[in-house]
Amino acid sequence: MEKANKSEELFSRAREVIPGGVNSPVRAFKTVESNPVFIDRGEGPYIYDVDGNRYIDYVLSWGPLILGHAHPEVVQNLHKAVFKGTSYGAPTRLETELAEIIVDALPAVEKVRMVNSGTEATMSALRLARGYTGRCKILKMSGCYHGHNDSLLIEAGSGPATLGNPGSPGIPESFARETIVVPYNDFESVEKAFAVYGSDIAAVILEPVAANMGVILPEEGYLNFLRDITRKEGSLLIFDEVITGFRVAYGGAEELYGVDPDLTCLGKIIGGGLPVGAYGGRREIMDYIAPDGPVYQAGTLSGNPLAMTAGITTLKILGKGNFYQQLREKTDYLVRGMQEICRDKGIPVRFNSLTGLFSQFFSEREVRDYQSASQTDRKLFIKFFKMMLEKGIYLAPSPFEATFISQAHQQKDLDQTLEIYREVINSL
Ligand code: KE4
Repeated sequence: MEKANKSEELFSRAREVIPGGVNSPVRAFKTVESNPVFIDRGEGPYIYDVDGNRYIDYVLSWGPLILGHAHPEVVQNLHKAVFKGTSYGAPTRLETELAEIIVDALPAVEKVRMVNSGTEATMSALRLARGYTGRCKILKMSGCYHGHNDSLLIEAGSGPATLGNPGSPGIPESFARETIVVPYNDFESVEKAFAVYGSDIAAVILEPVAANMGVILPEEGYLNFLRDITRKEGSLLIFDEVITGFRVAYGGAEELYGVDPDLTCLGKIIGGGLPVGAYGGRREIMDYIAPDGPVYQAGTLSGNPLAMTAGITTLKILGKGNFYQQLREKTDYLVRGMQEICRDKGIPVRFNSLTGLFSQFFSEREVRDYQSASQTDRKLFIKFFKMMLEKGIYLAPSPFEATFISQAHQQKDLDQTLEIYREVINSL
């Protein structure tokens, strides 16, 4: 990085009026003992900070920008849409169009409700599950992150894990008591939880591919096991596909693993970079939502025309040709290259990867849950992160996040990344 004085200036100004100087904690770079760079613009796979430094971006706004920054078609369609106004608080054709694309892509989703964030999506899905089943308890997996609603900010991944406070003050004990937490990929603990609380568990919610303790794949049969036990016990199975939806496959993890949840939460990619979340599922469950059903959920800007336009444009591009095969090839190329470099240097590292996302763990052991993810060498990660940033590679400032790839990343970007990666690994 040439210089960072404008970022430094903006950061101290921001800290005067915004908690921590950021509008989402992980952006503060706290855990990597650095100050954040302030971004001026993005273009394709690149972001440019206010000091004019260019980075190859592997955060991509934490997943939404699967097409890269400022995709021409998204920009063009937004430009046209904005002249018609920005929000009406009334139904539009656009909302139905995006809902139809989602319903068409996800066989387990017959109806879908738009909201404005992943947090709203999971919060609403939980309330629906509790209302539909008449039960109170929720079962979640430690290390999964589902946004910051009270019932789920317990042993959560992503920011809470990064900052080392897997819960948060402000969540009443009475709320926390309704959430049962078990390790990811652990079959027995789920069986035990149902043995004790079965008839009171409204839902099991998980990331079908975890991406908030780093990327962790479900073990063989794990998702099917959860599908079977929830069906047997009369609980709902909720897949939080806010990250994996339209990323690991056009139909998300549920398509990839062939498991149909009762409810699916979406976000990020379906908004094409604008604020959109959604939750959907079987008709008889979704019809329980107001105004037709008794479970209330609402939102002033839900389904707003600009966000719908960006989402529709994005998903239409994803649905064409061999988009996911190309994304898979790019991901595999980068991961294989990194593995080779670490092997040459003799650095113990593990990679978990799928189409469009991966994580590397400075660890000798397989990483299959939050406990093993937490063992990875954090000091080494911080050194690695700082050197990569210095050399123009923008990674998530936490070992508990995923590395994302977009359609905009070209061969030259991947090769440049590997060149820099080799320099950094060789100097660790
Ligand atoms: P939002 O409320 O941040 O839109 O979505 C919450 C959420 C729900 N479910 C999953 C699987 C998620 O990953 C997220 C949010 N992801 C984090 C990063 N892993 C957002 C980054 C941030 O908190 O700033």
